[in-house]
Amino acid sequence: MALIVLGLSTTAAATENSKLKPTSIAKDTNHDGKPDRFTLFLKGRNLILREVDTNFDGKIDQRSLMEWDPNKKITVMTNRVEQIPNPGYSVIWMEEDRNFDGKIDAYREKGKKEDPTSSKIGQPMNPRNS
Ligand SMILES: [Ca+2]
Ligand SMILES: [Ca+2]
Repeated sequence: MALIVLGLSTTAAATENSKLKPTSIAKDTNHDGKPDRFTLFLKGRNLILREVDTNFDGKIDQRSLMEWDPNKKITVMTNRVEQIPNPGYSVIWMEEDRNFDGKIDAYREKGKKEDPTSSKIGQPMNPRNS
């Protein structure tokens, strides 16, 4: 996980590095000069770990493991319910710190509802920083 702190200080650096098949990308989505969305490529682009600082306080509060699904479909309502192809990432698991106290308070796995009894609940969101 040391890759997360590699300190891509500007989005320009991230863009530069992307030419070199990066194993991680940091993105500054609100343009305040600090990266707040990190993507770690675990198996090329097929499996990624996405970490997001959703409230821009410098701490990660949403982490998800996602895999590329070329057969992903979305359901659309026209005259009838239809499924249209929409390749994209599917979440394998996601943990979230929704009240920003540094602890995980929501966890769910692919194909399941949120599990409030998961052993992940209450664990530190950023164990490497504490
Ligand atoms: Ca945060
Ligand atoms: Ca929390």
